[in-house]
Amino acid sequence: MKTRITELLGIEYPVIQGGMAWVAEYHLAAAVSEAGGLGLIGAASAPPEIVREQIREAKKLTDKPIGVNVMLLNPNAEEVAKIVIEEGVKVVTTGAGNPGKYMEMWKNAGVKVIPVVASVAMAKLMERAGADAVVAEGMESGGHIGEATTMTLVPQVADAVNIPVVAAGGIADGRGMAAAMMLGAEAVQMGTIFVTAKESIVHSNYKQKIIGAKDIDSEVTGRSTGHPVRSIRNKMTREYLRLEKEGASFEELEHLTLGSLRNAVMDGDVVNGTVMAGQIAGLIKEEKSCKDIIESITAQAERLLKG
Ligand code: TUI
Repeated sequence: MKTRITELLGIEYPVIQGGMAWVAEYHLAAAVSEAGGLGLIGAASAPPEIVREQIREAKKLTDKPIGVNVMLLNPNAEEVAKIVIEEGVKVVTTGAGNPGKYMEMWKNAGVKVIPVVASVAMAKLMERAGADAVVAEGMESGGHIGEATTMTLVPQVADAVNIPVVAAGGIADGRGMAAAMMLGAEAVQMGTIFVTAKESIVHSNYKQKIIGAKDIDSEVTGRSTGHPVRSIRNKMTREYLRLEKEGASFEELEHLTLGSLRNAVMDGDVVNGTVMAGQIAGLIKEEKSCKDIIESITAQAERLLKG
């Protein structure tokens, strides 16, 4: 399946792995890239030197291109932005903000820049700023989300920009991928299904929470703080939503989720932890290798798009 995205990135399949905090570390990124997609290291809020180490470790495992996701709410984002260049990373995606101030630096260094956007306005702004492509991410996604759904966002972004569009949010099989391509996307970015991949280092409790989830088992917390986050419903989300309803302060809410994603991913605390995952979790039934995931999804999508 050749598209402008496979050409741009020099990858075999138009599949990008989400840059998920704590989850997108070098084993997963290298496995996705080795399987012919684009693996990403999620810098999230990691100390910049850890990101450098992660890039180096990934390169030991694969000669194929890997990217880094720069999370723009991170106070260290600027340092991470520079490390990406120093380490010779060729592709950057960004999330949770406007990467405008790093664009010139990255473009001058020959880095391909693919911002994740949640609106048409942001997509247009990114194209004008020199982005090579955009990821249009719908609110079906796990983690930090916007307001528009993938079904409505992707075709509107595809009409608004000339650069290639990658669809994200709610995709975990060939039907979703084919649908995204029909909406005008030239690749998909998937997160939740890669959390459950064999090569993913997340705690088995976290994987089981996704595999056991039904269609309506996720919840969006944090709307009152301006940072809505989708995760699987548990004791933490119930408590968070109760506090939000009562008009709790930002500090109280922060306290509830401090370190909670790490605790879920690393220690398997899926009761008080934050189990970020998208609405498509209900479709995911088993743990598979990255190679199986990518090959089965793209093969199914190709069959559907041809038929
Ligand atoms: O970034 C994500 N997903 C994330 S980041 C993250 S870490 C986090 N944890 C707790 C609270 C907040 C963040 C977990 N999941 N996806 C990409 C994405 N970007 N979705 C939406 C956006 C976005 C939102 C606003 C992109 C640009 C934007 O622009 C606003 C502006 O004008 O700056």
